[in-house]
Amino acid sequence: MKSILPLLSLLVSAAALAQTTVQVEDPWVRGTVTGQPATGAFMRLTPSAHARLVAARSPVAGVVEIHEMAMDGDVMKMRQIPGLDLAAGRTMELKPGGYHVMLMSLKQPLKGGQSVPLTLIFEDERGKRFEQTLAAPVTALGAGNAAMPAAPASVARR
Ligand SMILES: [Cu+2]
Repeated sequence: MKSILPLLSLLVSAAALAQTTVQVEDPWVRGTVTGQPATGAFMRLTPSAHARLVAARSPVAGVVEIHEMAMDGDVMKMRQIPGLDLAAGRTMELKPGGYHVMLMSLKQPLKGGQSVPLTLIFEDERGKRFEQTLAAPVTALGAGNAAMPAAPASVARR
C-alpha cells in the first residue's frame, strides 16, 4: 500500500504558500465638523491566517495611526500602538472605545453620506506586507459613538 504522506505534505506546503487575506466588514468613519482635525475609522477584521495590521493611509488624512483606548489612572485615553495582532480566523472588532484607525490632519470635513478611501497595510506571518483598500462610509456626527473623544488633545504617545 502506498503512503499518502507525500500527498499530505504537498497539501500542507500549498496551504503555507497561500496568500493571507483579511476580510473587512462594516467599515465606517465618524463624521466631523468644520475645523475638527481628527476622527476614527472602525470595522471588523477577520484574517485567513495570523496577520498584523501595521499601518493605514487615506487621501483625506495627512497622518493615519493605529490607536487603542486604555485607562490612564481614572481617565480613558487613546494612544498609538505599533500594530494590532489578528489571530487566524478570529474576528477583531475596531470600535469606539476600543481599537481604531485614527485619521489625523484631516484635509476636509467628513460629512455623513460621503465615502472615505482607506488602505490597510498588513503583515503576514512571514513579515510580508500586503494591502487592502476599501471605501468606508462616513456616519453622521453623533451616531452612536460617544466613547470616542473628538479632539486629539488626549492622544498620548509612547
Ligand atoms: Cu485615536
